[in-house]
Amino acid sequence: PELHYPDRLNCTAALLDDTARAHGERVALHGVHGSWTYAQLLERVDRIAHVLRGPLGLVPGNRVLLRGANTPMMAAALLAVFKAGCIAVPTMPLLRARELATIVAKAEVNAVLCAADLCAELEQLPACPPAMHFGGTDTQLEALMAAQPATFAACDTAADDVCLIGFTSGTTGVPKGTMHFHRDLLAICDTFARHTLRAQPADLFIGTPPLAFTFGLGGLLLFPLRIGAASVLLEKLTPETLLQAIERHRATVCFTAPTFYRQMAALASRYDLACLAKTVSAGEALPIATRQAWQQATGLAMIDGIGATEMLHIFISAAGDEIRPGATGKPVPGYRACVLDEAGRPLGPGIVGRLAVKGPTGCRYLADERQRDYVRDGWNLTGDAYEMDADGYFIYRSRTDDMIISAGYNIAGPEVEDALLRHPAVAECGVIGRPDPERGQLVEAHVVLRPGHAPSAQLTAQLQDFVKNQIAPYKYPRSIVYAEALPRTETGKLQRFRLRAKETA
Ligand code: 3UK
Repeated sequence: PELHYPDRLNCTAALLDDTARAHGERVALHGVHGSWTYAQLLERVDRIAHVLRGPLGLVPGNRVLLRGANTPMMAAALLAVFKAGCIAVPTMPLLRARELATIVAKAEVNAVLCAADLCAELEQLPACPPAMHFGGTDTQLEALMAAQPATFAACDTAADDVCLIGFTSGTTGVPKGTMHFHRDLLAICDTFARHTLRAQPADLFIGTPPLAFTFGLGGLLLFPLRIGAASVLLEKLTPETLLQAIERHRATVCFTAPTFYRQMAALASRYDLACLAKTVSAGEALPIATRQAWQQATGLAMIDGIGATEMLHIFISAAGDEIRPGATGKPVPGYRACVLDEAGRPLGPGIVGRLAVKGPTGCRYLADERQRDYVRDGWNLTGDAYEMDADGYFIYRSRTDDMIISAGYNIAGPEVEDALLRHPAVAECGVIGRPDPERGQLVEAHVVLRPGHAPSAQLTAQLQDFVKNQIAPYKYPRSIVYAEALPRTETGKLQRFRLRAKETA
């Protein structure tokens, strides 16, 4: 698709104002404490924008750190920051003081809006602007809002003014800030959401990713608003409470990570999920075993999609008849993708290399020399090892850094994980390379068992044979470690570095 945006563009005005005027009575957001119509959302956004520009004394281009779980107020605060011409710096609810301090410093934050229940960590920071609280009884933001005018004229921003600094969850090293423009926030709606997901105004969105994670910002806020649909914003979800919420709200479009779908599939028979029409999995690789378990439990073909904070949202995916188990899909309309060798030359089908993508969104690190590693000749190198097949489908192998090299063989952990996950005793697993004097690295699986199964030497031998019968025998896990749970990020990603550390410790 050709994306044409006017030179002057404010993303909140584009996402909210027209729908609020034409269909003000339509519900935009459902929260635990009630639902907001488009008209109510617009009024709250406008009052917050006045607070930012008035009492808080901010000017366009100032950076506002936001901290809060997924609630309608958090959504309104984000939209207000964009509308006021300021730059939102959303932070994940589980971040601790030290991580927040890095973000405050790197993003040169001018003001802070923080949900009342999450302010403790921020109070420990020495050099942080005072936080204005919201979402509690008698919190400052709501008190100031009441005294502001009910309408705010959107700041006349340029389409390529920065409106968002998204921080990577940073499994290794210092978190990186990625800058995105007003037009980028619309571009993800007009590519993946419009052409792959194809959601409709009558759809009801739901899911787990935090609004502070661009997966959640897009899926649970920008996508629904772009088409005048509604979204359910809930905090502290578990697989059970998400299933309950889907059933109760009759949600139709769901966004979450593969582990969540895996756990939901095991419980799905207890719920009426006939309302669900589209389910999107992202954040890490979707094993074929999980895709099948989900399809069996719900009848739904999962929409897998790879996205990245650097790219803002999903850039390779497939839906409907285009889905091929085992492949992520094809470049989302508007994006191009290819697989490169170490020297940056394109590789043909069937060879594993480094994934490179180009499209309307892309990586702009905030003052970080790693920009040169991520973007080369306009192509974004996401750090993923991929292979293309003869039909142009992109098949995920592993993170480039996570490829296991054992006795001269390249082994992708996720392939071994997929084989293990098909065994009825296995609930979760993570496969890593452990340093080994003979083989360089040894394939090691960390396994969480399903209820009713217990670790034993016999089970280990069974699991090893089970893998050897499915994939090349040299890939089988020579070591199996049983665990109660696996280390994961707030965004559902397995922390392989922690599994590796556990081994050497
Ligand atoms: C991995 C996947 C295989 C991949 C994200 C959707 O995950 C998101 O952003 P992050 O910056 O991480 C990016 C990295 O995560 N990954 C994500 N999805 C998949 N690997 N299959 C997938 N479907 O390594 C990628 O480079 O945390 C996802 C939308 C917005 C996002 N920010």
